[in-house]
Amino acid sequence: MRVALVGPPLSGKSTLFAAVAEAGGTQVHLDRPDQPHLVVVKVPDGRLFWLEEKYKAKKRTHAEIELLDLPGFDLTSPQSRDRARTHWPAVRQSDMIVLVLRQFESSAVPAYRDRRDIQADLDELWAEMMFADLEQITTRIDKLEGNLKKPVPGKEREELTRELQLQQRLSQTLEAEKPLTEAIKSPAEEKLVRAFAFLTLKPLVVVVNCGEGEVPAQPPPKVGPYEAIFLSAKIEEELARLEASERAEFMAELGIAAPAQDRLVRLCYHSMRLVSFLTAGEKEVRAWTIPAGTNAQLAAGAIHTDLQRGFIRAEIVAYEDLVAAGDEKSAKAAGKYRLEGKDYIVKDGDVVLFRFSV
Ligand SMILES: Nc1nc2c(ncn2[C@@H]2O[C@H](COP(=O)(O)OP(=O)(O)OP(=O)(O)O)[C@@H](O)[C@H]2O)c(=O)[nH]1
Ligand SMILES: [Mg+2]
Repeated sequence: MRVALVGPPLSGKSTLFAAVAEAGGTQVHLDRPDQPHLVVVKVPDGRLFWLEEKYKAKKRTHAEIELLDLPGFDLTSPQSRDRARTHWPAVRQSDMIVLVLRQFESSAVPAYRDRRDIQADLDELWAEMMFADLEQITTRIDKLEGNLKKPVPGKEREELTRELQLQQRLSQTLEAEKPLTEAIKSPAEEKLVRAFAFLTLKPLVVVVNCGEGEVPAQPPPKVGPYEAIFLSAKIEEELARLEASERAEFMAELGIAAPAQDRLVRLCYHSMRLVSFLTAGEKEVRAWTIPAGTNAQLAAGAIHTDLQRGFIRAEIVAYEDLVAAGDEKSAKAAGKYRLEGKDYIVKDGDVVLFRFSV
């Protein structure tokens, strides 16, 4: 999964990016603010540490996400806007968007458009994303109309006409400032639309970058319709540089319950409706990411296609039950292990052993 950090100039995207990367032990070099940066981040999962110790595992493998830090979207001049727009393709190739909005005040860092207004910044970027989608749709409509002017066989003509009607509907929907989902009427249309990777259809969450000591104790869960977290990227970056023991102390002092890395990843998982199941053994303990609602057979496919193809049953214990029992043997004795068939919906924190034959 790839997550794109998007926002107005100097909102703190790269600072947040560095905080998350450094918390995971990766040093980043951000000497080219006009270039995108990419880092692979381990998904924090405390359960893996417990399993690692219990099973005396040789290896611990976390789930991973890719974080893409993009230059600020400066829409104040035609030139800067053209430059900003060259980054939309990279956002289209990402699975979701994290909008980093600036709340902090600083005389050293000029404020975008001389304002401190997260709603205005959000609205401006949203309008720009709608515009980019609309432009893509218009280009497609022109192409389809051009093709329909040529002699094409009946079946192909039918398909082109059907897509043209859909694209025209999408265009009208955006022009009416309505979400594209309203224009989609069937699974076939949804599939077609998905191929275009429209920006306004991507899951989107907000990070409000607050000043030091200005992170609200009881932040609202949303900004507009979007799930949001409030943090100070600068503090988080300083925390990420500390040794683990010092970090805990400072976090307690500052009233920070969880580091930015944990909160951001959790927010993204939630927004994308992803869950993790776990596998544990002497060789390796590992977390696997699947969409919520995935059945056991498809979940097996996340590990290997052979496991999916030759799926027989899944032996499952909930992580919490395993911890409560103390170990595998006691959990089995307490009847906490279940044998589930292919239609069982795998839950977050299920510790799974797949039985298969190929
Ligand atoms: N006071 C304060 N300064 C911050 C905070 N977050 C970032 N900054 C400063 O703001 C400046 C810009 O931060 P960046 O993280 O580079 O912002 P950006 O969004 O990546 O900027 P562009 O990529 O150029 O759009 C830097 O000097 C940071 O140190 C914060 O929470 N408080
Ligand atoms: Mg930056």
